[in-house]
Amino acid sequence: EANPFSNDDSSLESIVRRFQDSMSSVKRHKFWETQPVGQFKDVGDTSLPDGSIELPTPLSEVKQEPYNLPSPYEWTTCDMDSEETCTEVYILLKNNYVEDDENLFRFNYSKEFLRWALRPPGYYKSWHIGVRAKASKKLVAFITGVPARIRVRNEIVKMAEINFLCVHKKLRSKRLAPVMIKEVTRRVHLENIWQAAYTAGVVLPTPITTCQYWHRSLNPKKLIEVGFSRLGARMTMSRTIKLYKLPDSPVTPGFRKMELRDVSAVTRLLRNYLSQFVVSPDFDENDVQHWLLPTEDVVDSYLVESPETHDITDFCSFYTLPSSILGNQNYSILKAAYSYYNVSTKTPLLQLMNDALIVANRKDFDVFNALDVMHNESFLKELKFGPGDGQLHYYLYNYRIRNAFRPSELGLVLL
Ligand code: MYA
Repeated sequence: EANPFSNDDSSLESIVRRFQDSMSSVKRHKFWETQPVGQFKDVGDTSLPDGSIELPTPLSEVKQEPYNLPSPYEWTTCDMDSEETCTEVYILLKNNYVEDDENLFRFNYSKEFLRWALRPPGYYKSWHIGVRAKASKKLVAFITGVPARIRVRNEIVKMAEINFLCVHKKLRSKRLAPVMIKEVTRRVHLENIWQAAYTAGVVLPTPITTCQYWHRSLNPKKLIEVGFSRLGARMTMSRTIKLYKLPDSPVTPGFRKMELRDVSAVTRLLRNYLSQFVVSPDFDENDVQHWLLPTEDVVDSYLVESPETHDITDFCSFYTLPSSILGNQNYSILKAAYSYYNVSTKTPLLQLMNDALIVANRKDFDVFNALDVMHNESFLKELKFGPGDGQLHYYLYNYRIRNAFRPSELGLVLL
């Protein structure tokens, strides 16, 4: 017979569920709930296996036609070899890509950087996806993938690294992003690749790890003037400038720029170092040549060559990613270096990174940024990095890692 006190709404289970539903960590993700990613409801479920969530389907069963866009828009494949297309992408991102929480800065990836980031060994043009307004042909949205081999524990998995998802400010909140993500997924599947890696500042189901940015002032006066940092308590400008002052040149004997002839030694050093992390790229010599050989104003790499044995014992690198400064009278660009891959076997990491700061400072960067990934925590505080606000979450698509891990166990830096 009916018991008025045992209906759904008063059962303990339903009270718990409604409580959980009211918490932000289980807020509804109408799109992401349909995707093969770790779901919030499964957190802590030890019965689910690590690895692929969905099996590959035969290529003949992959949808052959693009997904439908709202009728004013059309798909375009962006040819990054074309100066004209590259400029359109550059402008879309310059005006509409990622901003900080206070909307003071916006990433300003250079054209050279975009060409580097989007044309690694084995890249697919079809994964550089734009959306245009049919009437004006104006580029209004963008998403990209590049291929990578990513090692997860003992398994090497072919993946797409997804980046540069951007919808024009005037077209936000119209559910365009899910269509773009489905379309890039379809094009990745057509190449018989079934997993992906990506990062985002927003919380989605479900991060494999959550990282924090740290910032090392190189030009504190400018950083304070533009609102990037604040004068510390009981600090004057001149004491602050003195605090962050760096020597003119690196201190480690044998510290020099990486050259083409170093590719095989650097590959060996890096592969050996990265093997200790839970997730890292599986770089071969071609990858190292592309991703780490210095490219002017894009990526800088230095190494230590032993003056006695000529062995390559240590390596450090950073990439160049300026931000536009929004609405400042005196400055329009913040020049930032981002720590990339660093390996120390002989020179203490602290000393190696101090030399990286010295060369970045000489190259006129305003700030040197680093995530708390790999062994970075061992030098951040001592080298006067300060913690930033905002976090960067790392994700895998169609690959479950039951237990999130610490950022120091992550060996992957995405651009
Ligand atoms: S991260 C950088 C992202 N870009 C920016 O932050 C630039 C400024 N913002 C924008 O341009 C827009 O706000 C974007 C969203 C385009 C981000 N990653 O269209 P909507 C979900 C994934 O109404 P909009 C990067 O590039 C959101 O939770 N999903 O929203 C890596 C909601 O879904 P749900 C995101 O604001 C990208 C839905 O979209 C993100 O107009 C990796 C709302 O859509 C985000 N950053 O547009 C992409 N932001 O209801 C995934 C919002 O479920 C790749 N959303 O919560 C997955 C792997 C694919 C390949 C698989 C191969 C096998």
